[in-house]
Amino acid sequence: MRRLLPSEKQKEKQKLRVLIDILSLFPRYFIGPFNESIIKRAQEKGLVTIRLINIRDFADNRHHRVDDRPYGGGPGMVMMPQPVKAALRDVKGSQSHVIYLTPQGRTLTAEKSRQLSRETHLVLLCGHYEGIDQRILDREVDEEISIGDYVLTNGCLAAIVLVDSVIRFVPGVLGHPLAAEEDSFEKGLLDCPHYTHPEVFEGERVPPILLSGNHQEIAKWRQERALKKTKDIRPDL
Ligand code: 4H6
Repeated sequence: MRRLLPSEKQKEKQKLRVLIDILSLFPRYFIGPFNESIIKRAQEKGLVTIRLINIRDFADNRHHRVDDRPYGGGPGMVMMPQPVKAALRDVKGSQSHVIYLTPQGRTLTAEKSRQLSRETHLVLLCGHYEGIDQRILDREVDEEISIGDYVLTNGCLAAIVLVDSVIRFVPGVLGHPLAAEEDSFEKGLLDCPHYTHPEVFEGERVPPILLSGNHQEIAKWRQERALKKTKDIRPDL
């Protein structure tokens, strides 16, 4: 095969595909969010492939049960290891990175999302009921991630949030190549306010500096406003 021209190499690099498998009990949860806007276009462009897998399909018992009562007693049910293991075995390959979405995980950050965008195969495991039997987690999961310090009824919404934030870092997904880097958090600051037409809305003017055409002054104003917002709302940043 002939060598690629530099411009073609660039294109090859751009076609860095990410395969995302999502294992849950509610695959239909994802249909809405993944079939709109940027995530939809990313799939159409072939930059990401998302597959939805129903863990229940892998239950080997007659009633396709996936949950059972917890050893030691207590409220709620626990996801049985067998169906989860079988579903994982079906999708896992040598390049797979398995993530369990759980309130007990390390909190998701922009930096983590960027790192995950460089993986070739992400497997997202969504917990239901009180969670999954610990023996599966110990053996099969590479990383536990939480999207924040609050509890959700199941892990599906957390998986949607993770997919969205990871996909933004996949080259070619956002229109402008540096858009993801220029966004809030990359500079450790919250975003500045934004304004569009009309110049006066219900008596309130757009800050005049934004109409001045002085790009240096505008950049300075935005920086100041971002800094003030960050100090007020998120001094921890
Ligand atoms: C694993 C273990 C993720 C998954 C327990 C998932 C919040 C996040 C879940 C549970 C999640 C997050 C089941 C415990 C419902 C509470 C699913 N909640 N839960 N912050 N829930 O990323 O009861």
